[in-house]
Amino acid sequence: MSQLLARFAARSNDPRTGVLDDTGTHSYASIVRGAVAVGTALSAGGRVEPGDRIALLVHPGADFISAFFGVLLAGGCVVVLSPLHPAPETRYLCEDAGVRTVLVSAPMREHGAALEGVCELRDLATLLETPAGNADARALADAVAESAPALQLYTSGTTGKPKGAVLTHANIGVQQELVGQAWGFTERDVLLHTLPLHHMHGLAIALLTALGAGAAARTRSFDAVAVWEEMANATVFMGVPAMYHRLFLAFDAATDEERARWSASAKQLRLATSGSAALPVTLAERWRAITGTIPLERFGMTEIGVGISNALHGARFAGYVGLPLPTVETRIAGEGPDHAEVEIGELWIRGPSVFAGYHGKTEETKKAFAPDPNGGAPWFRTGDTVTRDPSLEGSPFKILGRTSVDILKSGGYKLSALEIEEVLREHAAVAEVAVVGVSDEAWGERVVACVVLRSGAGCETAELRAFARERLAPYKVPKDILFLAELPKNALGKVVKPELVRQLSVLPSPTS
Ligand code: MLC
Ligand code: AMP
Repeated sequence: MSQLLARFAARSNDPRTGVLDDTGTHSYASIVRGAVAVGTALSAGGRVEPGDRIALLVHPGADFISAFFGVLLAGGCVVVLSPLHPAPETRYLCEDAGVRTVLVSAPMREHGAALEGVCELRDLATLLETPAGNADARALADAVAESAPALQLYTSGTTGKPKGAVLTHANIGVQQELVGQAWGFTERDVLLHTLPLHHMHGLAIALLTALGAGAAARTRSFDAVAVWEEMANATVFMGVPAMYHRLFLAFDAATDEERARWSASAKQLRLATSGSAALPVTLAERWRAITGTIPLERFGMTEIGVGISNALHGARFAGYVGLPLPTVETRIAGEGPDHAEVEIGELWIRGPSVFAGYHGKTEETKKAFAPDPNGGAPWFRTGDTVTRDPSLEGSPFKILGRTSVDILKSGGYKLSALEIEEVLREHAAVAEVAVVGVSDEAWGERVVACVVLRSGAGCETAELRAFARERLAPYKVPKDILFLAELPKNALGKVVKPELVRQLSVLPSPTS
Protein backbone atom coordinates (compact mmCIF):
# COMPACT_ATOMS: atom_id res chain seq x y z
CA MET A 1 0.00 0.00 0.00
CA SER A 2 1.20 3.54 -0.82
CA GLN A 3 2.93 5.05 2.21
CA LEU A 4 2.58 8.47 0.61
CA LEU A 5 -1.20 8.05 0.64
CA ALA A 6 -1.29 6.30 4.01
CA ARG A 7 0.48 9.27 5.61
CA PHE A 8 -1.97 11.68 4.02
CA ALA A 9 -5.04 9.59 4.85
CA ALA A 10 -3.93 9.33 8.49
CA ARG A 11 -4.74 13.06 8.77
CA SER A 12 -8.42 12.58 7.83
CA ASN A 13 -9.59 13.89 11.21
CA ASP A 14 -6.71 16.20 11.99
CA PRO A 15 -8.06 19.66 12.82
CA ARG A 16 -4.64 21.35 12.68
CA THR A 17 -3.72 23.73 9.88
CA GLY A 18 -2.20 22.01 6.85
CA VAL A 19 -2.11 24.99 4.51
CA LEU A 20 -2.29 28.76 4.74
CA ASP A 21 -2.94 30.17 1.29
CA ASP A 22 -4.26 33.42 -0.10
CA THR A 23 -7.84 32.30 0.66
CA GLY A 24 -7.22 31.54 4.35
CA THR A 25 -6.24 28.63 6.59
CA HIS A 26 -7.19 25.04 5.80
CA SER A 27 -7.15 22.13 8.20
CA TYR A 28 -5.67 18.78 7.25
CA ALA A 29 -9.12 17.28 7.72
CA SER A 30 -10.66 19.65 5.16
CA ILE A 31 -7.83 19.07 2.66
CA VAL A 32 -8.24 15.28 2.96
CA ARG A 33 -12.02 15.70 2.60
CA GLY A 34 -11.43 17.64 -0.61
CA ALA A 35 -9.09 14.94 -1.90
CA VAL A 36 -11.64 12.21 -1.20
CA ALA A 37 -14.29 14.23 -3.06
CA VAL A 38 -11.99 14.69 -6.06
CA GLY A 39 -10.95 11.03 -5.99
CA THR A 40 -14.57 9.89 -5.77
CA ALA A 41 -15.66 12.14 -8.63
CA LEU A 42 -12.79 11.01 -10.85
CA SER A 43 -13.42 7.33 -10.15
CA ALA A 44 -17.18 7.50 -10.74
CA GLY A 45 -18.15 5.01 -13.39
CA GLY A 46 -14.72 3.37 -13.35
CA ARG A 47 -13.31 6.22 -15.38
CA VAL A 48 -9.77 6.06 -14.01
CA GLU A 49 -7.55 3.14 -14.96
CA PRO A 50 -4.59 2.61 -12.62
CA GLY A 51 -1.74 4.88 -13.70
CA ASP A 52 -3.89 7.11 -15.94
CA ARG A 53 -2.17 10.46 -16.40
CA ILE A 54 -4.39 13.23 -15.03
CA ALA A 55 -3.12 16.78 -15.28
CA LEU A 56 -3.53 19.63 -12.81
CA LEU A 57 -3.81 23.21 -13.93
CA VAL A 58 -4.43 24.49 -10.45
CA HIS A 59 -3.17 27.51 -8.49
CA PRO A 60 -0.92 26.71 -5.48
CA GLY A 61 -2.67 26.23 -2.12
CA ALA A 62 -5.08 23.88 -0.38
CA ASP A 63 -7.11 23.11 -3.53
CA PHE A 64 -3.94 22.08 -5.32
CA ILE A 65 -3.14 19.59 -2.58
CA SER A 66 -6.68 18.17 -2.56
CA ALA A 67 -6.52 17.83 -6.35
CA PHE A 68 -3.08 16.20 -6.21
CA PHE A 69 -4.06 13.60 -3.60
CA GLY A 70 -7.51 13.19 -5.16
CA VAL A 71 -5.91 11.99 -8.39
CA LEU A 72 -3.68 9.61 -6.44
CA LEU A 73 -6.58 8.25 -4.37
CA ALA A 74 -8.39 7.50 -7.64
CA GLY A 75 -5.34 5.50 -8.78
CA GLY A 76 -4.15 8.10 -11.27
CA CYS A 77 -0.72 9.63 -11.85
CA VAL A 78 -0.33 13.41 -11.62
CA VAL A 79 1.10 15.64 -14.36
CA VAL A 80 1.45 19.26 -13.21
CA LEU A 81 0.87 22.00 -15.77
CA SER A 82 1.93 25.60 -15.29
CA PRO A 83 0.40 28.82 -16.54
CA LEU A 84 3.97 29.85 -17.37
CA HIS A 85 3.86 27.48 -20.34
CA PRO A 86 2.48 28.90 -23.58
CA ALA A 87 -0.17 26.87 -25.43
CA PRO A 88 2.19 24.77 -27.62
CA GLU A 89 4.20 23.66 -24.57
CA THR A 90 1.08 22.86 -22.54
CA ARG A 91 -0.28 20.79 -25.42
CA TYR A 92 3.04 18.98 -25.87
CA LEU A 93 3.08 17.97 -22.19
CA CYS A 94 -0.47 16.59 -22.33
CA GLU A 95 0.07 14.78 -25.62
CA ASP A 96 3.39 13.29 -24.53
CA ALA A 97 1.93 12.10 -21.23
CA GLY A 98 -1.28 10.81 -22.80
CA VAL A 99 -3.39 13.05 -20.54
CA ARG A 100 -7.12 12.79 -21.22
CA THR A 101 -8.40 14.69 -18.17
CA VAL A 102 -7.22 18.02 -16.79
CA LEU A 103 -8.45 19.47 -13.51
CA VAL A 104 -8.66 23.23 -13.80
CA SER A 105 -9.11 25.78 -11.00
CA ALA A 106 -10.92 29.05 -11.63
CA PRO A 107 -7.83 31.30 -11.83
CA MET A 108 -6.36 29.02 -14.51
CA ARG A 109 -9.45 28.72 -16.72
CA GLU A 110 -8.18 31.09 -19.36
CA HIS A 111 -4.94 29.18 -19.67
CA GLY A 112 -6.88 25.92 -19.94
CA ALA A 113 -8.35 27.13 -23.23
CA ALA A 114 -5.10 25.91 -24.84
CA LEU A 115 -6.32 22.37 -24.21
CA GLU A 116 -9.86 22.59 -25.49
CA GLY A 117 -10.39 19.79 -27.97
CA VAL A 118 -7.22 18.03 -26.75
CA CYS A 119 -8.30 16.88 -23.26
CA GLU A 120 -11.41 16.90 -21.13
CA LEU A 121 -11.25 19.93 -18.83
CA ARG A 122 -12.95 19.41 -15.45
CA ASP A 123 -13.74 22.23 -13.09
CA LEU A 124 -11.93 21.59 -9.81
CA ALA A 125 -14.42 23.56 -7.70
CA THR A 126 -17.22 21.24 -8.85
CA LEU A 127 -15.15 18.12 -8.12
CA LEU A 128 -14.31 19.42 -4.64
CA GLU A 129 -18.02 19.60 -3.88
CA THR A 130 -18.80 16.05 -5.00
CA PRO A 131 -20.63 14.18 -2.23
CA ALA A 132 -18.18 11.48 -1.17
CA GLY A 133 -20.78 9.29 0.60
CA ASN A 134 -19.01 6.71 2.74
CA ALA A 135 -15.73 7.00 0.87
CA ASP A 136 -12.80 7.01 3.23
CA ALA A 137 -9.28 8.16 2.43
CA ARG A 138 -7.70 5.18 4.20
CA ALA A 139 -9.77 2.67 2.25
CA LEU A 140 -8.96 4.38 -1.04
CA ALA A 141 -5.26 4.54 -0.11
CA ASP A 142 -5.27 0.80 0.63
CA ALA A 143 -6.04 0.04 -2.98
CA VAL A 144 -2.98 1.88 -4.38
CA ALA A 145 0.27 -0.04 -4.73
CA GLU A 146 3.70 1.31 -3.81
CA SER A 147 4.91 0.46 -7.30
CA ALA A 148 2.18 2.48 -9.05
CA PRO A 149 3.23 5.67 -10.85
CA ALA A 150 2.32 8.73 -8.76
CA LEU A 151 3.91 11.68 -10.49
CA GLN A 152 5.23 12.47 -13.93
CA LEU A 153 7.51 15.51 -13.79
CA TYR A 154 8.90 17.07 -16.94
CA THR A 155 12.62 17.75 -17.06
CA SER A 156 14.83 19.01 -19.85
CA GLY A 157 17.39 16.69 -21.38
CA THR A 158 20.05 16.74 -24.04
CA THR A 159 17.61 15.63 -26.73
CA GLY A 160 15.35 18.59 -27.26
CA LYS A 161 11.88 18.43 -25.76
CA PRO A 162 11.40 17.77 -22.02
CA LYS A 163 11.00 14.17 -20.86
CA GLY A 164 8.45 12.93 -18.34
CA ALA A 165 10.27 11.39 -15.37
CA VAL A 166 7.96 8.85 -13.74
CA LEU A 167 8.13 8.64 -9.95
CA THR A 168 6.29 5.87 -8.15
CA HIS A 169 4.45 6.13 -4.85
CA ALA A 170 7.41 4.30 -3.30
CA ASN A 171 9.90 6.83 -4.74
CA ILE A 172 8.02 9.81 -3.33
CA GLY A 173 7.18 8.10 -0.04
CA VAL A 174 10.86 7.34 0.54
CA GLN A 175 11.88 10.87 -0.42
CA GLN A 176 9.34 12.26 2.05
CA GLU A 177 10.88 10.19 4.82
CA LEU A 178 14.51 10.83 3.93
CA VAL A 179 14.22 14.58 3.62
CA GLY A 180 11.76 14.94 6.49
CA GLN A 181 14.08 13.10 8.85
CA ALA A 182 17.33 14.64 7.61
CA TRP A 183 15.96 18.14 8.05
CA GLY A 184 14.11 17.44 11.28
CA PHE A 185 10.56 18.22 10.08
CA THR A 186 7.81 17.95 12.69
CA GLU A 187 4.17 18.91 13.10
CA ARG A 188 5.36 22.17 14.66
CA ASP A 189 6.94 23.41 11.43
CA VAL A 190 5.55 26.09 9.17
CA LEU A 191 7.12 26.03 5.72
CA LEU A 192 7.18 29.32 3.83
CA HIS A 193 6.60 27.96 0.33
CA THR A 194 7.17 30.16 -2.72
CA LEU A 195 8.51 27.65 -5.26
CA PRO A 196 6.65 26.67 -8.43
CA LEU A 197 4.77 23.38 -8.17
CA HIS A 198 5.54 21.96 -11.63
CA HIS A 199 9.01 20.87 -10.51
CA MET A 200 10.59 18.51 -8.01
CA HIS A 201 11.84 21.21 -5.65
CA GLY A 202 8.54 22.97 -5.01
CA LEU A 203 6.26 19.96 -5.23
CA ALA A 204 8.07 17.06 -3.60
CA ILE A 205 11.14 18.36 -1.78
CA ALA A 206 9.28 21.26 -0.19
CA LEU A 207 5.52 20.67 -0.14
CA LEU A 208 5.27 16.89 0.19
CA THR A 209 8.06 16.76 2.76
CA ALA A 210 6.22 19.28 4.92
CA LEU A 211 2.86 17.52 4.52
CA GLY A 212 4.42 14.11 5.16
CA ALA A 213 5.55 15.36 8.55
CA GLY A 214 2.22 16.98 9.35
CA ALA A 215 3.69 20.48 9.17
CA ALA A 216 1.82 23.51 7.82
CA ALA A 217 2.71 25.14 4.52
CA ARG A 218 2.19 28.81 3.82
CA THR A 219 1.93 28.94 0.01
CA ARG A 220 2.37 32.19 -1.91
CA SER A 221 4.10 33.44 -5.04
CA PHE A 222 7.68 34.59 -4.65
CA ASP A 223 8.16 38.25 -3.85
CA ALA A 224 11.31 39.21 -1.98
CA VAL A 225 9.78 41.81 0.35
CA ALA A 226 6.79 39.58 1.14
CA VAL A 227 9.12 36.67 1.90
CA TRP A 228 11.11 38.78 4.37
CA GLU A 229 7.89 39.95 5.97
CA GLU A 230 6.40 36.45 6.22
CA MET A 231 9.48 34.74 7.63
CA ALA A 232 8.38 35.85 11.08
CA ASN A 233 5.51 33.34 10.92
CA ALA A 234 7.54 30.46 9.50
CA THR A 235 10.10 27.98 10.79
CA VAL A 236 11.51 26.83 7.44
CA PHE A 237 12.23 28.51 4.11
CA MET A 238 13.37 26.67 0.97
CA GLY A 239 14.71 28.57 -2.02
CA VAL A 240 16.81 28.49 -5.14
CA PRO A 241 19.93 30.70 -5.28
CA ALA A 242 18.13 33.23 -7.52
CA MET A 243 15.64 33.77 -4.69
CA TYR A 244 18.43 34.43 -2.19
CA HIS A 245 19.93 36.88 -4.70
CA ARG A 246 16.61 38.73 -4.84
CA LEU A 247 16.22 38.65 -1.06
CA PHE A 248 19.56 40.42 -0.65
CA LEU A 249 18.68 43.05 -3.28
CA ALA A 250 15.50 43.80 -1.31
CA PHE A 251 17.43 43.80 1.97
CA ASP A 252 19.92 46.32 0.59
CA ALA A 253 17.08 48.57 -0.52
CA ALA A 254 15.23 48.35 2.82
CA THR A 255 15.13 50.88 5.66
CA ASP A 256 17.12 50.27 8.87
CA GLU A 257 13.92 49.42 10.70
CA GLU A 258 12.93 46.84 8.05
CA ARG A 259 16.38 45.30 8.04
CA ALA A 260 16.36 44.90 11.80
CA ARG A 261 12.92 43.29 11.70
CA TRP A 262 13.73 41.05 8.73
CA SER A 263 17.01 39.81 10.14
CA ALA A 264 15.28 38.97 13.45
CA SER A 265 12.66 36.98 11.48
CA ALA A 266 15.30 35.18 9.44
CA LYS A 267 17.31 34.35 12.57
CA GLN A 268 14.34 32.68 14.22
CA LEU A 269 13.87 30.28 11.26
CA ARG A 270 15.10 26.89 12.35
CA LEU A 271 16.10 26.07 8.75
CA ALA A 272 16.73 27.81 5.43
CA THR A 273 17.74 25.58 2.52
CA SER A 274 19.08 26.21 -0.96
CA GLY A 275 19.08 23.88 -3.93
CA SER A 276 18.36 23.29 -7.64
CA ALA A 277 21.56 25.13 -8.59
CA ALA A 278 24.90 25.96 -7.03
CA LEU A 279 24.61 28.53 -4.24
CA PRO A 280 27.48 30.97 -4.78
CA VAL A 281 29.62 31.30 -1.65
CA THR A 282 29.00 35.06 -1.69
CA LEU A 283 25.24 34.46 -1.28
CA ALA A 284 25.81 31.86 1.45
CA GLU A 285 28.00 34.33 3.32
CA ARG A 286 25.44 37.13 2.94
CA TRP A 287 22.89 34.88 4.68
CA ARG A 288 25.43 34.16 7.40
CA ALA A 289 26.01 37.90 7.91
CA ILE A 290 22.26 38.37 8.45
CA THR A 291 21.38 35.20 10.38
CA GLY A 292 24.62 33.81 11.78
CA THR A 293 24.53 30.64 9.66
CA ILE A 294 24.72 29.71 5.97
CA PRO A 295 21.72 28.14 4.21
CA LEU A 296 21.68 24.35 4.23
CA GLU A 297 22.67 23.48 0.67
CA ARG A 298 21.77 20.15 -0.85
CA PHE A 299 21.94 18.43 -4.25
CA GLY A 300 18.82 17.10 -5.91
CA MET A 301 17.31 16.11 -9.22
CA THR A 302 13.86 15.50 -10.66
CA GLU A 303 14.80 11.85 -11.05
CA ILE A 304 15.95 11.29 -7.45
CA GLY A 305 14.62 14.03 -5.15
CA VAL A 306 17.32 15.10 -2.70
CA GLY A 307 20.34 12.82 -2.96
CA ILE A 308 23.06 14.63 -1.04
CA SER A 309 22.65 17.14 1.74
CA ASN A 310 24.57 19.16 4.26
CA ALA A 311 23.69 18.24 7.82
CA LEU A 312 20.96 19.96 9.80
CA HIS A 313 23.21 20.01 12.85
CA GLY A 314 26.99 20.16 12.79
CA ALA A 315 29.35 21.43 10.14
CA ARG A 316 27.98 22.97 6.92
CA PHE A 317 30.42 24.04 4.25
CA ALA A 318 29.69 26.85 1.79
CA GLY A 319 30.21 25.61 -1.79
CA TYR A 320 29.64 21.96 -0.81
CA VAL A 321 26.45 19.90 -0.81
CA GLY A 322 27.31 17.54 2.04
CA LEU A 323 26.87 13.77 2.15
CA PRO A 324 24.41 11.22 0.71
CA LEU A 325 21.15 10.76 2.58
CA PRO A 326 20.53 7.29 4.08
CA THR A 327 19.73 4.63 1.40
CA VAL A 328 21.28 6.83 -1.33
CA GLU A 329 24.34 5.10 -2.78
CA THR A 330 26.84 7.15 -4.76
CA ARG A 331 29.71 6.44 -7.11
CA ILE A 332 32.04 8.92 -8.77
CA ALA A 333 32.51 7.23 -12.12
CA GLY A 334 35.40 7.73 -14.50
CA GLU A 335 35.04 7.91 -18.27
CA GLY A 336 36.98 4.72 -19.10
CA PRO A 337 35.19 1.59 -20.31
CA ASP A 338 35.14 0.13 -16.79
CA HIS A 339 33.92 3.42 -15.24
CA ALA A 340 36.36 2.96 -12.36
CA GLU A 341 35.80 5.15 -9.31
CA VAL A 342 37.79 8.35 -9.63
CA GLU A 343 38.36 11.57 -7.68
CA ILE A 344 36.65 13.81 -10.22
CA GLY A 345 33.98 12.23 -12.38
CA GLU A 346 30.29 11.79 -13.08
CA LEU A 347 28.02 11.29 -10.07
CA TRP A 348 26.08 8.04 -10.23
CA ILE A 349 23.26 7.36 -7.81
CA ARG A 350 21.09 4.40 -6.89
CA GLY A 351 18.57 3.58 -4.19
CA PRO A 352 14.83 3.45 -3.56
CA SER A 353 14.27 7.14 -4.26
CA VAL A 354 15.47 6.85 -7.87
CA PHE A 355 12.70 7.24 -10.49
CA ALA A 356 11.24 4.46 -12.64
CA GLY A 357 12.15 5.82 -16.09
CA TYR A 358 11.14 8.39 -18.71
CA HIS A 359 7.57 7.97 -19.93
CA GLY A 360 7.44 6.37 -23.37
CA LYS A 361 11.19 6.72 -23.85
CA THR A 362 12.77 3.31 -23.52
CA GLU A 363 16.02 4.25 -25.25
CA GLU A 364 16.56 7.40 -23.20
CA THR A 365 15.75 5.55 -20.01
CA LYS A 366 18.30 2.91 -20.94
CA LYS A 367 20.93 5.58 -21.60
CA ALA A 368 20.23 7.25 -18.26
CA PHE A 369 21.26 4.14 -16.35
CA ALA A 370 24.64 2.37 -16.31
CA PRO A 371 25.25 -1.24 -15.36
CA ASP A 372 27.15 -1.70 -12.13
CA PRO A 373 30.78 -2.63 -12.88
CA ASN A 374 30.60 -5.06 -9.93
CA GLY A 375 27.40 -6.76 -11.09
CA GLY A 376 25.07 -4.97 -8.65
CA ALA A 377 21.96 -2.91 -9.38
CA PRO A 378 22.20 -0.32 -12.18
CA TRP A 379 23.17 3.29 -11.44
CA PHE A 380 21.38 6.45 -12.49
CA ARG A 381 23.80 8.74 -14.31
CA THR A 382 23.21 12.27 -13.05
CA GLY A 383 25.21 14.10 -15.73
CA ASP A 384 26.86 16.15 -12.97
CA THR A 385 30.61 16.23 -12.50
CA VAL A 386 31.53 16.02 -8.83
CA THR A 387 34.37 15.48 -6.41
CA ARG A 388 34.80 15.08 -2.65
CA ASP A 389 37.06 17.07 -0.36
CA PRO A 390 38.87 14.84 2.14
CA SER A 391 40.31 17.88 3.91
CA LEU A 392 36.82 18.72 5.26
CA GLU A 393 34.92 16.75 7.91
CA GLY A 394 33.18 13.77 6.29
CA SER A 395 34.67 14.49 2.81
CA PRO A 396 31.64 16.41 1.53
CA PHE A 397 30.66 16.41 -2.14
CA LYS A 398 31.22 19.40 -4.38
CA ILE A 399 29.28 19.83 -7.63
CA LEU A 400 31.67 21.02 -10.33
CA GLY A 401 29.23 21.41 -13.24
CA ARG A 402 27.28 19.50 -15.86
CA THR A 403 28.90 16.95 -18.14
CA SER A 404 26.88 18.36 -21.08
CA VAL A 405 27.28 21.93 -22.29
CA ASP A 406 23.70 21.68 -23.63
CA ILE A 407 22.09 21.60 -20.19
CA LEU A 408 21.73 25.01 -18.53
CA LYS A 409 20.37 26.11 -15.16
CA SER A 410 18.73 29.51 -15.03
CA GLY A 411 17.23 30.62 -11.74
CA GLY A 412 16.92 26.95 -10.75
CA TYR A 413 15.13 25.85 -13.93
CA LYS A 414 16.92 23.19 -15.97
CA LEU A 415 16.89 24.14 -19.64
CA SER A 416 17.87 22.33 -22.80
CA ALA A 417 19.91 24.45 -25.20
CA LEU A 418 18.75 22.12 -27.99
CA GLU A 419 15.06 22.70 -27.25
CA ILE A 420 15.55 26.47 -27.46
CA GLU A 421 17.66 26.14 -30.61
CA GLU A 422 14.97 24.01 -32.28
CA VAL A 423 12.40 26.72 -31.67
CA LEU A 424 14.59 29.57 -32.90
CA ARG A 425 15.53 27.59 -36.01
CA GLU A 426 11.87 27.58 -37.02
CA HIS A 427 12.09 31.36 -37.60
CA ALA A 428 12.38 32.11 -41.30
CA ALA A 429 15.33 34.49 -40.89
CA VAL A 430 17.50 32.10 -38.87
CA ALA A 431 20.14 30.07 -40.71
CA GLU A 432 22.09 28.77 -37.70
CA VAL A 433 21.76 29.10 -33.98
CA ALA A 434 23.68 28.03 -30.88
CA VAL A 435 22.28 28.52 -27.39
CA VAL A 436 24.67 28.70 -24.47
CA GLY A 437 24.63 29.57 -20.78
CA VAL A 438 26.78 32.47 -19.63
CA SER A 439 27.64 32.89 -15.98
CA ASP A 440 25.29 35.43 -14.41
CA GLU A 441 24.98 36.86 -10.92
CA ALA A 442 21.19 36.92 -10.81
CA TRP A 443 20.30 33.73 -12.67
CA GLY A 444 23.37 31.54 -12.19
CA GLU A 445 23.39 31.07 -15.94
CA ARG A 446 21.91 33.45 -18.45
CA VAL A 447 20.50 32.02 -21.68
CA VAL A 448 22.19 33.57 -24.71
CA ALA A 449 21.37 32.70 -28.32
CA CYS A 450 23.99 33.24 -31.01
CA VAL A 451 22.31 33.52 -34.37
CA VAL A 452 23.55 33.55 -37.95
CA LEU A 453 20.88 35.03 -40.20
CA ARG A 454 20.06 33.73 -43.66
CA SER A 455 21.72 35.83 -46.29
CA GLY A 456 19.64 38.86 -47.08
CA ALA A 457 17.29 38.24 -44.11
CA GLY A 458 16.76 40.85 -41.39
CA CYS A 459 15.56 40.25 -37.86
CA GLU A 460 15.73 42.18 -34.60
CA THR A 461 16.33 40.78 -31.11
CA ALA A 462 12.84 41.80 -29.97
CA GLU A 463 11.17 39.96 -32.87
CA LEU A 464 13.08 36.76 -32.21
CA ARG A 465 12.40 36.89 -28.46
CA ALA A 466 8.70 37.45 -29.13
CA PHE A 467 8.75 34.47 -31.50
CA ALA A 468 10.36 32.31 -28.79
CA ARG A 469 7.95 33.58 -26.13
CA GLU A 470 4.95 32.29 -28.08
CA ARG A 471 6.43 28.79 -28.03
CA LEU A 472 8.47 28.52 -24.82
CA ALA A 473 8.03 29.26 -21.12
CA PRO A 474 9.32 32.79 -20.41
CA TYR A 475 12.27 31.52 -18.38
CA LYS A 476 13.53 29.63 -21.47
CA VAL A 477 13.46 32.70 -23.72
CA PRO A 478 17.04 33.89 -24.36
CA LYS A 479 17.88 37.02 -22.40
CA ASP A 480 20.28 38.09 -25.15
CA ILE A 481 20.43 37.34 -28.83
CA LEU A 482 23.70 38.02 -30.58
CA PHE A 483 23.81 38.16 -34.36
CA LEU A 484 27.10 36.74 -35.58
CA ALA A 485 28.62 36.31 -39.03
CA GLU A 486 29.52 32.71 -38.18
CA LEU A 487 29.70 30.26 -35.29
CA PRO A 488 32.99 28.71 -34.15
CA LYS A 489 33.09 25.12 -35.45
CA ASN A 490 35.40 22.14 -35.26
CA ALA A 491 36.74 20.12 -38.18
CA LEU A 492 33.51 18.08 -38.27
CA GLY A 493 31.42 21.24 -38.61
CA LYS A 494 30.04 21.02 -35.03
CA VAL A 495 29.67 24.25 -33.07
CA VAL A 496 32.34 24.51 -30.36
CA LYS A 497 30.13 25.82 -27.55
CA PRO A 498 32.88 26.16 -24.92
CA GLU A 499 34.68 28.51 -27.33
CA LEU A 500 31.46 30.45 -27.86
CA VAL A 501 30.95 30.75 -24.10
CA ARG A 502 34.55 31.92 -23.70
CA GLN A 503 34.01 34.62 -26.33
CA LEU A 504 30.74 35.73 -24.73
CA SER A 505 31.96 35.72 -21.17
CA VAL A 506 34.23 38.66 -21.90
CA LEU A 507 31.19 40.75 -22.87
CA PRO A 508 29.68 42.93 -20.11
CA SER A 509 26.71 41.26 -18.32
CA PRO A 510 23.39 43.13 -18.56
CA THR A 511 21.42 43.36 -15.32
CA SER A 512 17.90 42.05 -16.12
C1 MLC B 1 11.72 34.31 -14.36
N1 MLC B 1 12.37 34.75 -15.47
C2 MLC B 1 13.45 34.01 -15.66
C3 MLC B 1 13.44 33.05 -14.62
N2 MLC B 1 12.37 33.27 -13.83
N3 MLC B 1 14.41 34.06 -16.57
C4 MLC B 1 15.38 33.16 -16.51
N4 MLC B 1 15.44 32.21 -15.56
C5 MLC B 1 14.49 32.13 -14.60
N5 MLC B 1 14.54 31.18 -13.66
C6 MLC B 1 12.05 35.85 -16.36
C7 MLC B 1 10.59 36.21 -16.42
O1 MLC B 1 9.94 35.42 -17.36
C8 MLC B 1 10.67 37.67 -16.82
O2 MLC B 1 11.00 37.76 -18.17
C9 MLC B 1 11.86 38.16 -16.03
O3 MLC B 1 12.68 37.00 -15.86
C10 MLC B 1 11.52 38.74 -14.69
O4 MLC B 1 10.59 37.85 -14.08
P1 MLC B 1 10.10 37.93 -12.59
O5 MLC B 1 8.64 38.07 -12.55
O6 MLC B 1 10.90 38.96 -11.87
O7 MLC B 1 10.53 36.48 -12.10
P2 MLC B 1 9.81 35.64 -11.05
O8 MLC B 1 8.50 35.18 -11.57
O9 MLC B 1 9.83 36.38 -9.75
O10 MLC B 1 10.74 34.35 -11.01
C11 MLC B 1 12.00 34.35 -10.41
C12 MLC B 1 12.09 33.07 -9.56
C13 MLC B 1 11.74 31.89 -10.50
C14 MLC B 1 13.50 32.95 -9.03
C15 MLC B 1 11.09 33.15 -8.41
O11 MLC B 1 12.69 31.81 -11.54
C16 MLC B 1 11.64 30.58 -9.79
O12 MLC B 1 10.62 30.30 -9.17
N6 MLC B 1 12.66 29.72 -9.89
C17 MLC B 1 12.64 28.39 -9.27
C18 MLC B 1 12.80 27.30 -10.28
C19 MLC B 1 12.64 25.92 -9.65
O13 MLC B 1 11.75 25.69 -8.83
N7 MLC B 1 13.49 24.97 -10.00
C20 MLC B 1 13.45 23.64 -9.41
C21 MLC B 1 13.71 22.56 -10.43
S1 MLC B 1 13.77 20.98 -9.61
P3 MLC B 1 10.51 38.95 -19.11
O14 MLC B 1 11.15 38.63 -20.41
O15 MLC B 1 9.04 38.87 -19.11
O16 MLC B 1 11.02 40.20 -18.48
C22 MLC B 1 15.39 20.74 -9.25
C23 MLC B 1 15.75 19.63 -8.31
C24 MLC B 1 16.40 20.20 -7.11
O17 MLC B 1 16.22 21.48 -9.66
O18 MLC B 1 17.51 19.84 -6.77
O19 MLC B 1 15.78 21.07 -6.50
P1 AMP C 1 16.32 19.27 -12.39
O1 AMP C 1 16.40 18.41 -13.59
O2 AMP C 1 15.60 20.53 -12.65
O3 AMP C 1 15.81 18.48 -11.29
O4 AMP C 1 17.77 19.72 -12.03
C1 AMP C 1 18.71 18.87 -11.46
C2 AMP C 1 20.06 19.49 -11.58
O5 AMP C 1 20.15 20.67 -10.77
C3 AMP C 1 21.18 18.62 -11.08
O6 AMP C 1 21.53 17.62 -12.01
C4 AMP C 1 22.28 19.65 -10.86
O7 AMP C 1 22.90 19.97 -12.08
C5 AMP C 1 21.49 20.87 -10.38
N1 AMP C 1 21.57 21.03 -8.93
C6 AMP C 1 20.66 20.72 -7.99
N2 AMP C 1 21.09 21.08 -6.76
C7 AMP C 1 22.32 21.61 -6.93
C8 AMP C 1 23.29 22.17 -6.06
N3 AMP C 1 23.08 22.31 -4.76
N4 AMP C 1 24.46 22.61 -6.59
C9 AMP C 1 24.68 22.53 -7.91
N5 AMP C 1 23.79 22.02 -8.79
C10 AMP C 1 22.63 21.58 -8.31
